[in-house]
Amino acid sequence: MTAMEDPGKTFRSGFIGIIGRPNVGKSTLLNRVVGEKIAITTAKPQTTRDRIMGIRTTGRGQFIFIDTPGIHPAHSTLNRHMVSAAMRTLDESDVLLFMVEAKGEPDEKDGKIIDVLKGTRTPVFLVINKIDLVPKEALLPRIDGMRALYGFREILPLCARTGFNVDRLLDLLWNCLPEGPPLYPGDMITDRTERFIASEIIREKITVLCRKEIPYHIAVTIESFREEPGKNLVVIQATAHAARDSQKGILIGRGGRMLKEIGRQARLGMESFFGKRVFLELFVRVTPDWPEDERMLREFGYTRTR
Ligand SMILES: Nc1nc2c(ncn2[C@@H]2O[C@H](COP(=O)(O)OP(=O)(O)OP(=O)(O)O)[C@@H](O)[C@H]2O)c(=O)[nH]1
Ligand SMILES: [Mg+2]
Repeated sequence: MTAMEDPGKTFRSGFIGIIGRPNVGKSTLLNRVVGEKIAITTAKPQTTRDRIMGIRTTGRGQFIFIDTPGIHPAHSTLNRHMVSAAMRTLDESDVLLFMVEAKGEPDEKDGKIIDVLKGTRTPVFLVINKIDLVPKEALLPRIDGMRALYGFREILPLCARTGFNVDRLLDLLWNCLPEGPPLYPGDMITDRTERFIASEIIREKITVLCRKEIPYHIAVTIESFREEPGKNLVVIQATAHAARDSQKGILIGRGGRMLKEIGRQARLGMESFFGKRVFLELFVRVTPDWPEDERMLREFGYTRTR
């Protein structure tokens, strides 16, 4: 019997926006609560470029998490779209999770986000992530430093990587969600398509394998995505778009070695996500200065209004 059928038990559903500076672990937490790797994560900042919904449905509620791009000083048109995707989430959530790392002290960049939080009426939890990287004694001063800046509804240290305290987070969140039936089917885990996830897996491998600035100038599109019936096989054709000729050369690498390795790792990632064999053909093209080009950004899916 589900909670919905049990009149003694309240069912709650609502939206939980995860916001914070780049690289604090927002997408890692999204994957952790959903139990599947739907959002890509890397050690480099500005990995996530658009909002991604991750849904966890249990007997007592539906937790609809919205992962967002890290909030940062945005210079390019792409970066402005990224930050605005994060900002839109503020007023569309029932609860906000403001995530910071356990290491460090509040600074001007945190102050700017807090100023934005002051303009919303949505309850905000402070989530202090990566507690595995600091000694226990460092946590209390970190909590006190942040508490002085804003009246957080809850303050919770956790470790998104191992899942430590994530159940506690879900308990606290449940208390803040509105009563009501599930808003999405119980078996739905994301609003994103398999095509989108395939393109993101390629971008993740590019981000991990290519040197410093390259990942920020690459977008990936899926040209075709075809399941071969009865063969447990998906055939995918994808294009990595570089903003300049020189970047194309780096992406391909000497004798095509870099592109081959990106393709190999992306294929393995996709096979593990889809639970099927994948045949991936990956092309590289130059789409000059696409991060500044509104039309190309639209084409690559970065300017949706949702
Ligand atoms: N040690 C440790 N590392 C973590 C933890 N959570 C996330 N990370 C790492 O931190 C890095 C950034 O994680 P992401 O989840 O991509 O961070 P993000 O906030 O989504 O970053 P952007 O999308 O760039 O805004 C990755 O290398 C993660 O593996 C944690 O609890 N402990
Ligand atoms: Mg992210």
